[in-house]
Amino acid sequence: EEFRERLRQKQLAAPRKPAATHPLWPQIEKLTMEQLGYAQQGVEGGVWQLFAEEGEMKMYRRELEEDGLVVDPLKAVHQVRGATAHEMAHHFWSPDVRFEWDTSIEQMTVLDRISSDTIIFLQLHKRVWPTAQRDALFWSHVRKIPPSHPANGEAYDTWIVCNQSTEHPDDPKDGKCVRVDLTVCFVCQTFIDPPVQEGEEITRDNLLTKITYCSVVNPGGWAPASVLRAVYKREYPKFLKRFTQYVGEKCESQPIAF
Ligand code: 6CM
Repeated sequence: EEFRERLRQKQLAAPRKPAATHPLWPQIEKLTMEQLGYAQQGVEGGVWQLFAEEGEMKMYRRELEEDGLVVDPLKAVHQVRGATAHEMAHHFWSPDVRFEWDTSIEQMTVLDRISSDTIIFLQLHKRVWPTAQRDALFWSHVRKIPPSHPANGEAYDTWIVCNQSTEHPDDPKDGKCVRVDLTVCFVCQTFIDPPVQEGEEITRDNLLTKITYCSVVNPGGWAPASVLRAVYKREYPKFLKRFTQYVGEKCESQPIAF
């Protein structure tokens, strides 16, 4: 309780400094741009193995083990209509709506607000039998990437959310869980499709958003490979389907946020 109250006071008093002045900033900047490049690479070349497909959604993984632990990199692509990249990224990043779509979490605490676009989260995940419960402490950064060559056919805009494990002085470190190590990126691009005539209003029917989701999660401690792979195979498609449906429905009746 005391811990929570201290945290609350700290959050209330937290100055909204630009992230650029924070010691984590060089890492955030570097990883975000690296992850953007990584997400934009295709899945051709034979290293990626398709493991789930439904409509426009395709999920690939690369089987990889480190010190006997499954760390399979995952890459998913999807296309959805009716919501913008900004709307998708905002809902993926915002702590206010996380429980509406992420069914893998049991608890979520905002440990720190570094700036208006960067938050440090502590999340307790649901236990996967027969392994110990996992938690994750990570920074989460959202940004808009300006178009480099604004030309025909190029995306109207691009947004990225990047999540990366970190450390924090307010980490309660109660040792009840095994800490996972994660690198996640969620990249979206809006296309105006079908295109509109000059002067014509863009409606939600003209919005097509292409999504790429990449993750590498090290479970941090013992977990049988077969159990982990089975959970991922079931949970990742469930997550992306549920998330995109949720944002679509939530935005339907609202003005378009570019
Ligand atoms: O990317 C996702 N969610 C973000 C916001 O919560 C964030 C979280 C990443 C968590 C990475 C997985 C940790 C492993 C925990 C064990 C799995 C629990 C599944 C239990 C279900 C009964 O980047 C979406 C994450 C979707 C995970 C499947």
